[in-house]
Amino acid sequence: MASRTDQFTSPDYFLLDELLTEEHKLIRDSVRNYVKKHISPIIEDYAQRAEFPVQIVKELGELGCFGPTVPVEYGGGSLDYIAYGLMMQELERGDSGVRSTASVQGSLVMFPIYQYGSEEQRKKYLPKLGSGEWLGCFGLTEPDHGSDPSSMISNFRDAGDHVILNGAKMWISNAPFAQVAVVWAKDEKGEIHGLIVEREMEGFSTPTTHGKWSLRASATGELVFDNVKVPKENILPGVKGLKGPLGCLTKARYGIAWGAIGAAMDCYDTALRYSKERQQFGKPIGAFQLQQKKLAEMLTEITKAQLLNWRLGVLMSEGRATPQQVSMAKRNSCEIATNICRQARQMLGGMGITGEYSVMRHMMNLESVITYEGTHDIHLLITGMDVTGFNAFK
Ligand code: TGC
Ligand code: FAD
Repeated sequence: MASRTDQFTSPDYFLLDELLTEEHKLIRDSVRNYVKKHISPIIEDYAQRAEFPVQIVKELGELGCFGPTVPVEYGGGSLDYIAYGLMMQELERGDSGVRSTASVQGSLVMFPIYQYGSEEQRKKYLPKLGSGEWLGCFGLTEPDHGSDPSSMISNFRDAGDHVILNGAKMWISNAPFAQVAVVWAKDEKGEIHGLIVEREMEGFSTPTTHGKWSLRASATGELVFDNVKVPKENILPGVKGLKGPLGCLTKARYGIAWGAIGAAMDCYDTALRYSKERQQFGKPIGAFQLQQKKLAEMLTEITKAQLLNWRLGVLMSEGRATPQQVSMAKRNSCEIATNICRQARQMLGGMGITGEYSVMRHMMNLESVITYEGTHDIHLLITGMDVTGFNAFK
């Protein structure tokens, strides 16, 4: 397939750019330009071939997309959460799998090493991860424990200066290419800890997951631990219990709230342009009320979500956002983005199912995005519990 020109124009119906600083806009525009130049021309082909464009790891590192809120001295960008959100929005405008790579590296690998790691762990891993020299992955989900990670069975036992790790993780983004994995497993007392597992460790393997119809340009795999000897200095000392991995998920879910809107913005923009160009019954399809209704509703939902994300970003930067607010935003963005992509796909008629346009790829990708980092149901139950005080999970 020939490489394509990216004609994206960002919808900003309520002049939200005025809420951003000059630095925010510079960062947003540099990621947008990168996506236009280096992602949009190639991503459809990679997705069609179900291949991970491995070169983006270094590129995203150079662009500062890995761990933007982590301090500079540890390989991050010392930026605020609006800057981080804008980066995720722009990356996912290109492809959810590209944003996934950055979410996992920054929020699920660098963040726990920074937040819960020892000084030695921070110095050893964070600069390499921040620059994209190394890729990381995050192992929480298991074959029999997805929404309910507290029931995980992956475990380790004390063996002197090291521990012996056994178990398996499933559905792990970046796994087939990762040099390091942050893995959550139970000790002999049944308490959950984070361990940094390196690719070379004997008994550790990362089989690739094949046959996905979604997130095809992102590499997904398993993590298999067969009596892996992990040095004790690789255990994250600063946290135990499920709040360790869930704390990382709060950061990553925040990035998804922005990212999914990026995919929706791309689909809206594509459908708007198509509606002005495509003629049927002697006029552009955009002149028909039914198509205008779709576009008007898409833009309304995008604008509401942009405002919600911006406010959440302010609260995150001030350290006042709750995990429950993050759940609401992640859920809302995924829902409206999924609907918008479906509407856009219909507006493109037959062309909407082809790789000539990005909408079908976004639509398929969002089926993963609405599932991972907590399913749509789980986030609804988190809000339900927050407002009623009743736990409807169990
Ligand atoms: P529960 O008893 O509610 O909580 C256990 C402890 O954790 C604390 N906590 C949180 N802390 C920080 N952030 C959050 N979001 C938190 N949610 C809960 C909580 O206060 C408690 O602390 P403490 O001190 O009392 O111990 O736990 P539960 O077992 O009842 O489970 C609750 C539930 C269902 C909401 C949770 O387990 C959940 O969120 N399940 C969904 C699992 C999930 O999201 N998995 C994602 C896997 S990673 C992934 O998908 C990456 S995709 C990456 C990509 O490619 O972009
Ligand atoms: P299940 O938990 O089995 O859920 C099945 C259905 O039951 C869902 O509809 C769910 O909403 C519903 N359900 C479950 N519990 C309840 C309840 N209490 N009340 C009502 N309904 C309920 N995980 C990682 O650890 N690291 C990764 O990097 C990672 N990357 C991923 C990449 C992709 C492409 C995908 C698809 C998944 C990834 N995941 C990753 C796993 C993801 O987080 C899980 O798929 C997700 O948490 C759901 O778990 P599950 O698939 O086991 O579904």
